[in-house]
Amino acid sequence: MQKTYKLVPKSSSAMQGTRRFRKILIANRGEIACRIIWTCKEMGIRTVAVHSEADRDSLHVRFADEAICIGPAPSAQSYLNIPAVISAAEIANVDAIHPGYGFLAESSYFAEICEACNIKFIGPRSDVIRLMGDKVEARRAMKEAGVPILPGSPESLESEDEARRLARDIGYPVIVKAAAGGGGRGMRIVRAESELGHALETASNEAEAAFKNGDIYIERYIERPRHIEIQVMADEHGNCVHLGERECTIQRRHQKLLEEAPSPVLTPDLRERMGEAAVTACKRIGYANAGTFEFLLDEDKRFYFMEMNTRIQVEHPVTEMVTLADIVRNQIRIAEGDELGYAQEDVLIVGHAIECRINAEDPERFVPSPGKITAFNLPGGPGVRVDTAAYEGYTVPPFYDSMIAKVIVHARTRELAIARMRRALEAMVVEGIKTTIPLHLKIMDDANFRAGEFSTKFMEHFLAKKPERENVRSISSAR
Ligand code: MV4
Repeated sequence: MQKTYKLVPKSSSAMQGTRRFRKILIANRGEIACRIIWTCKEMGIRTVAVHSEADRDSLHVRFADEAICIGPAPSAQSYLNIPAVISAAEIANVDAIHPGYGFLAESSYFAEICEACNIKFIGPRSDVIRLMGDKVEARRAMKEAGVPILPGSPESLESEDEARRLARDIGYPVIVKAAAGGGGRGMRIVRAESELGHALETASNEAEAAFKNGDIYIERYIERPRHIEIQVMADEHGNCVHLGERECTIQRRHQKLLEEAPSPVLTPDLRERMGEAAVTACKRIGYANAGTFEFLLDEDKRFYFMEMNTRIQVEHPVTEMVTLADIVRNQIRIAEGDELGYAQEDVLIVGHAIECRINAEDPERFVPSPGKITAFNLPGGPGVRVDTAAYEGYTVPPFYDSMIAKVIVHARTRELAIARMRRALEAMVVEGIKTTIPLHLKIMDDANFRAGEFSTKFMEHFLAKKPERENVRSISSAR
């Protein structure tokens, strides 16, 4: 059950009188909190950090103009603690809250409370967040906007009978997904009718446990897809552009490992059609601020809407590198009520960018490796950007996500970007904890990766030391 809060509305002069934000609270931690603070500094906006008891020594606390402790280490009691975050915002008298990614970024409830408190939530309206959070409703909205979706259930499933009829129409394999899901939880691939009943039951139970909502739906399952997402930027006056795509196919257990822009497989024509679909959809749903449309691309390069993310994303820097946009700056100006100020034809994509996510993890076993960083050196030089909140002597706490840095490179071509990433990773030193740097170095040398030939199954093949492409070929020639 949701709690209700007694909220004291702000005197509206702070909001209506001055259009510009004087002070922003960053409801996040780690590299993204620092990333947001950097742009605020460039814009002359004061910043307020919030932090847990475990994050007193964090860089975001040091770089912000003010810092407020909002609770104990576990995020449920601090970074997800809405009353604590709102209290901090009221005490610091901020004009706006930037939620970053994760934590409260896609909580329509949090956005609604911000709206009620007259604190601008830097993101879309709460009802739009709510719409996109319901994957069944999002599919319906996309269909209405003319965005391609996979054949599937028009509503949440009511019965096994209904699912069986739909699956027969769609044709196997199908995939069962959670309406409240995303990120892979509560998903089941079903290859034959005999498996359907069990899949519906387990998917629904998993969804109920994870999201307190057991609603499920089905759609056609795409084998060996690529995950390609389109960055959109929309203002509150109906202007919208896309900033091209990010190739996010390389992931392990629904955790992205590295991303790049542009995708090695998109043609200018396909980019334009996917971008156009995303922009049309944004205008249709009244979307404002930065957003991302996730698409599946099948082996015949047909694209299908998967989900929309209503926040800034971890991988936004690759888009910033190839477009020279500052996405956080855009978000803030849009939230202040400005017009976008540029049109689609002003968006140019130059060169190639790659981002490697550096996690405090054992790269062999993928288990977290928190602890004290005893030596730390960051790469630099032409075309290298590092987004991080780590430093020598910093202790990576065990309570949060294990990502400690993002190494982003930009070069004229994909081949040069790969070479640049290799040398950047080789110059990077993180001692005292294990990291995924060695894994990324191996990926940079992988033949399939270098050829741009991979699907969401890439890491399974890579870890089994079986090249995906050869494997795909041998399977098809065996038929
Ligand atoms: C799919 C799919 C194939 N067909 N839907 C994974 C996370 C969630 N957002 C949706 N996911 C998928 N949905 C249909 N109809 C394959 C995946 C999928 C996947 C998607 C993107 C990146 C990596 C993935 C890994 C496994 C499965």
